[in-house]
Amino acid sequence: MTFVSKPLYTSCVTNLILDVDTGEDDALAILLAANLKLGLKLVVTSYGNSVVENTTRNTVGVVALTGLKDCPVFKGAPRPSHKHLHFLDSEKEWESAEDFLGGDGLCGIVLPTPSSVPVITPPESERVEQLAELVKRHAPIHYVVTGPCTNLAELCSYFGSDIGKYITKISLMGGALNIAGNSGPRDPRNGNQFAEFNFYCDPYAANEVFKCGVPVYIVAWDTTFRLTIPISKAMTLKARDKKTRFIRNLIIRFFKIYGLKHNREFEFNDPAAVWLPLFAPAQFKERRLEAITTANGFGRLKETSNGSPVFFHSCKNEHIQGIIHELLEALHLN
Ligand SMILES: [Ca+2]
Repeated sequence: MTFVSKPLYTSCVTNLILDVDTGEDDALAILLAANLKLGLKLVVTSYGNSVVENTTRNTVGVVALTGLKDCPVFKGAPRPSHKHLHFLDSEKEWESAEDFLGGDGLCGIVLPTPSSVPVITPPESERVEQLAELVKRHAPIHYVVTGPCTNLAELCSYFGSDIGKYITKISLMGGALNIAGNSGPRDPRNGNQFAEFNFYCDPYAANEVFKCGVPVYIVAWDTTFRLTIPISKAMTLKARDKKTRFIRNLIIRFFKIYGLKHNREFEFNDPAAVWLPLFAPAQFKERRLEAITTANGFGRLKETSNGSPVFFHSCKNEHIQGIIHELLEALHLN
């Protein structure tokens, strides 16, 4: 593949923390990080695709599948940083995500949650401090968020201007800038949804992260809505072992409970947010962005001269099949 530059990534440079709302494609992001030996030290959970109790249980099951030793799961934020439209209506939103993801976020697949994976469930009053201590312990950290940004925004607030001592790179899956989104209110003029789900959950948190001073790499819905495979491709995926059988089952189950009914292909949103900033950094361009927190367009990304400088992924359609190929390779499915 010549379409991307592939710098040699050495896990000794930084350790990786994943912040997830597992969630089918969060599961793929965790497995991809483990396969690529990216130095995954901790997986933090969040509300999002389901309530945090469910996303934590799912995450423990997926971390157990990776076979990683010493990679605890930390039960994170149960709700957004601010009360807002989504939060007030959150149970309905979770129900709608449940329609998409099968009730528990994993298309109805129940994974064993063995005691070999340590689970940290801090009291709410100590949650941020305990997470900050773990970040310090594993610094320098590349922190990747594939759910709402709430946990990371809390860390930004906790560390203040010192955050760069501990977190040296941030990658986010989220946002819709130049295309219609997949969440939130619809534009009455054309019926399109304004926002992407992760940033819609907590756009306030996204803005806190954008301005924290650490380089932020955004893989938005503008890219990932194109990173899809149809069921015909899913049926050809190789499943050689426990991990790849799980992924294949997950993708097939997605088509059975949602994709075929709604004419949707399987999206590789979250694994792209792990892979692209590391292996295709040349495809990111600096933009000044903010997430909209006013009612009109709530959760949508906007380019503005007052926005924070971030690195935003954009690529031509001709690159898309190559990226999908690389993701399938990294997941050992080709
Ligand atoms: Ca997710």
